[in-house]
Amino acid sequence: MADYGKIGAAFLSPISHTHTLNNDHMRELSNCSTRSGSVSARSSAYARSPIWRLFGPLAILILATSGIWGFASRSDAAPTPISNSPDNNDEPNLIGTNPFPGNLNPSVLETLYGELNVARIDDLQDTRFIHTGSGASVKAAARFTISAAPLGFFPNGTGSFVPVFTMGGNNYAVTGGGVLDPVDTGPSFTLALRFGGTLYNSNPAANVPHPNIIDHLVTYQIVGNSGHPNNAIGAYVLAWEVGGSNTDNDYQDLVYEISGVSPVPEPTSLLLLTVAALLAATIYFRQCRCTRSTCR
Ligand SMILES: [Ca+2]
Ligand SMILES: [Ca+2]
Ligand SMILES: [Ca+2]
Repeated sequence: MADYGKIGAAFLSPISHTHTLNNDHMRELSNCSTRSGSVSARSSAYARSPIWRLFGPLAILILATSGIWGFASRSDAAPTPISNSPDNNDEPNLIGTNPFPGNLNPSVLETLYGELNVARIDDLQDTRFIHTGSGASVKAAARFTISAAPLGFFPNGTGSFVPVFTMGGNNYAVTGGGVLDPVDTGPSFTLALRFGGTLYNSNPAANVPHPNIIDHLVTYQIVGNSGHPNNAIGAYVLAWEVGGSNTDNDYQDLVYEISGVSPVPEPTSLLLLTVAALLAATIYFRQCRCTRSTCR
């Protein structure tokens, strides 16, 4: 009789549940091992296990739904924290009221779009971007740091940095913009800033960690236009933190508005769960076929 191994034998082996194999069982196992060769006797025996029959579909369902849950629950993850702009340079917050005397108020998001008109994107979802049309455009929105930096992308999230444009001006008096062509970016891409010789990637895993922070981008979607009739509803606001060891986590150093794209999470986790569910389903249904009177 086949050796099911020591670990898990009590759970998977039909012997542990039926205790004996009668002649019909043996004939069927023999058929399975000698016909088409696609399903072994051991597979048939697994499939005949009442526990496998009961929990096999349940396991597949759990794997499949956990993939969906994992994708959906990303919106519930903790967002990257944003600090008040520090008590120097008189800068405004990205969002919320700055408490320090002399710093500008209201916030950058309130000034540009109205805080009630924007919705935070979870920081597990703004790592990568896909096109929602034939092309995407990006433009400067604000700068509250000592110098500008080229904004660009990594095609398909890999390879070499491709700069798109460098914003001019500072504070709210900024200029510049550019186009992101799917031919250049690939179907999905990561965004990046090259500031002071350092590349800051929208995917934190692609950044070189330093003591203060590894996620340099927070993203908001424009969802309304109350008090701001020119808001481009559906577009996204990209708010970057730069500065290396001088990082202050105020995330309004370089701010852009991008349209024609949608943020997406890195596909690794979802892909693995989907593959696991498909594999489990394949094994289960192949084994079920062999529990019938003939093996196919
Ligand atoms: Ca982020
Ligand atoms: Ca900063
Ligand atoms: Ca700043």
